[in-house]
Formats: sequence, structure tokens, C-alpha cells
Amino acid sequence: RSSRGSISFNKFHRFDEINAYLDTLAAQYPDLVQLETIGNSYEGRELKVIQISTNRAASKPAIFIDAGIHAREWLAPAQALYIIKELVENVENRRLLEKVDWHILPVMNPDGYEYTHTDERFWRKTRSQQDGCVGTDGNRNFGYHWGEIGASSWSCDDTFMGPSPFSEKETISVRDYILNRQREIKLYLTFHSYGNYLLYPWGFTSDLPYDDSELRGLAENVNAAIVEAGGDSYEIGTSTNVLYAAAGGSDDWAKGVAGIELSYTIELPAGRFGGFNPSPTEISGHVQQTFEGVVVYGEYIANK
Ligand code: ING
Ligand code: ZN
Repeated sequence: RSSRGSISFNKFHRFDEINAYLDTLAAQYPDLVQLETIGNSYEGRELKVIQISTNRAASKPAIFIDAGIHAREWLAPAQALYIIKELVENVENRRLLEKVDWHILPVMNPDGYEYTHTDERFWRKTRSQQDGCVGTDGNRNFGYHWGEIGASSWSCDDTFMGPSPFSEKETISVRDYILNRQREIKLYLTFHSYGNYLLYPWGFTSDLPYDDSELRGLAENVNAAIVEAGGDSYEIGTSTNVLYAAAGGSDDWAKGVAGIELSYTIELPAGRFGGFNPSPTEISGHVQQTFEGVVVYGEYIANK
């Protein structure tokens, strides 16, 4: 599956290039695409969600996707961008828009993302000034069982939970956007790297969610499509049981508070020579293979 597109996948793009691409799509496909600035980052960058939809008037189920909550995980924004490109620019994928609306925030932590380009490649957190050090881990900052486990209360740590739940402009913006569309959004996906994991709640407890078998079954079908496309197999399970316990994650909040029962953290593949840092030549293979998994998610929501 491929299509011509106006953005390349042989390099990692800067935040301004990504936003310029979203603007181009909005201008070129006014019937398909709408942009909404859902807030600003700590340093004032616009958080732009692209809404992709046909027959906008119909009330349809929606999928919300974010990427780049962790600054250094560069493959995640690239993956979100590839999903956007395929959904908008590849006419073969129009069927994926007929029964589902897509809402995608490709760079949730733009301050951190830019900082990893200009100053410190392996920065993880936001760039907010804290009492002590800089930055909060956005994926420990969501307000559900906040701070209970796997999160640090020391501002210099990479997993700093923040001074309070939703202390960050970036997590507030995502929270409010989702809460405003609580009834439509049926699936939440948050892209991270790395390690090939398809994770679902809970991260705050080793207890399984009541719908573990649905969450696992869907992930197995997603994984099968990725493997079929030539990707490496993913490990599937709850964050606590497969990886480690950590509270305050966005996926736990989406399920536990917003009521979006299908909620996943997708840990994309590692780079060959450095997990967070795939070489640019590795991008296109990974994003194409993973897109086939996203198609399975889309079809599941369309037919549910
Ligand atoms: N991993 C996730 C993290 O935030 C995770 C894994 C997700 C743990 C959800 C618990 C809950 O630590 C990366 N790579 O960031
Ligand atoms: Zn991450």
C-alpha cells in the first residue's frame, strides 16, 4: 500500500514542518480535513488536532490518536504523520473514513520535541519550569490513581509526575478535548517507542480490566496485520503485567475516567542502532507496517 504524498518519510521533521503539512492538507482537502488548535504548550506552541472525516454531519464513532507525549520517541510523531498522510492523501483508504471520524494530535509535547532536536536528543518530559528542575512526564501526569506507583515526586527525575494531576498545559489540552467528545470517541491510541508492545490498562494495578479478552483479542488482530506486512511481532498485555507498573498514564485515564473502553499504548519498534533513535532509512518500513495495524483498529470501530 502506498501513495504519493507531500511529506517524506526519509527524515524526522521539525515541529514547524509538521504543522505546515497539516495546514497544507486543510487547504487542499477542505471537505475531508479540519484543524483545531486544542491549546498551547508551555512555551506557547500550538497543539493542533487534525480531524479527518467524510459525511461530517452524520454522527459517527471516533478514534483519537496522540503521539509524541515523550519528546525523544521520534518514531511516534512520524507514525502519526504517516497515518494522517494515508487517511487523507491515499484514496484507497477513503472507506476508513466513511464510518469513523479520526482525530489525530501528532505532536503532543512540541516543546520537548524541539528540545530533542536543538539541545538534548534523549529528553523525555515537557519543558515546564518546576520547583527544582525542568519538565514533567506527561505520561505520569494524568489524573487517575495519580502518583500511586511507578512515578517520581522529584522534579529532576525522568518520570516526574508533576506537582499535581494535570499540571501541564499539554495534558490539560488532551483531557479537555477528549472529555468534550466522550460519547463519540470509541478508541484511544497513544504512540510511544520503543519495544514492540501493544499495551492496555491498567498501568496502576496488576488487576485485569473486565474486558481484558476484548482488548487482547483486538490487539492480537492488529499484531497479525503488522506481522503480515513484514513487521516484528508485538507483545500484548496490560502495562503492569507486560512492562512495568506506572500510574498517571493517558491510557489508564482514557479508560478509567473518560470511559473510552478501548485504550492502548503502542510501543513502536526500536531503532537498529539505538532504540529511541532509528536511522531515517528505517522510518518508512516501520510506519507502513504499523499502519496496517491501524487499519484493523479502524475496521473494528467501523463495524462494532
Ligand atoms: N513507555 C511507557 C511509559 O510511559 C507505559 C509505558 C505506558 C507504562 C502506560 C505504563 C502505562 O513509561 C514509554 N516508552 O514511555
Ligand atoms: Zn514514551
